[in-house]
Amino acid sequence: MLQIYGVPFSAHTRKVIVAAHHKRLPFELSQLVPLTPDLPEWFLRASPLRQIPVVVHGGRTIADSSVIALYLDRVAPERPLYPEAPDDYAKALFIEELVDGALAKHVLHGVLFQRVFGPRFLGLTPDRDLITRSLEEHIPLRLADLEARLEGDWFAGAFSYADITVASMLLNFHYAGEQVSRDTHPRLHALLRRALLHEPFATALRAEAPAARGLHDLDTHLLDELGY
Ligand SMILES: N[C@@H](CCC(=O)N[C@@H](CS)C(=O)NCC(=O)O)C(=O)O
Repeated sequence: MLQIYGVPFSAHTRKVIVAAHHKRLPFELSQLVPLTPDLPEWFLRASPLRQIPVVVHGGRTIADSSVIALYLDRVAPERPLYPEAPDDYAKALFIEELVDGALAKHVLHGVLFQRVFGPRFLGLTPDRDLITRSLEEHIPLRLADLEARLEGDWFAGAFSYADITVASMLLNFHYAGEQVSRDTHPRLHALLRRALLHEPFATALRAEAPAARGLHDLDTHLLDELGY
């Protein structure tokens, strides 16, 4: 059984939860909030950056949502997360890199942490300049790039981990009180809805929605719109 440590409304934990549903792997989610002070020793050894998710599977402890997905495709190759064709494989990996390596810090730290998690869990005052720079400079550049790279229904041929990564991050952008506009980003707007209604996401979101709403400070309009 796959053990996933994290929280369901974390963009990176959700990637792994959706991946497990996509692969139809049974899993158990154990709540682990990275901002709490007394994190267990085994977690800090596995995840020196103190980030979720971490999984435990077959006696192995593995951190990082990308590493976990590549590992899962090796140990459970049916219903792969990454495309087989070399071009699509490279495309999927690069989209994931654009999101996790560039967009993520502006959405998660620049906006969501400032508005919700910092004040809520650490009693911090939001850094308004950082929020403004994230929303006006950094995020628009990255969204424009993703918009230009989406040519069909999915980023790399069929539904893949690239789509899971993009949709998971954009859902958290909405949780932060923002939205991907249909006027400026019509393809991403449609992709987000297509992905979130796709079965592996739907299963994950039916379980996540009560927890997300229970936090009160998250903007859950997109979940409402999609009927979760
Ligand atoms: N590259 C990592 C990033 C994970 C990540 O940023 N996790 C966030 C939650 S979505 C986290 O643990 N943040 C707490 C922190 O950075 O202190 C992955 O893909 O798993």
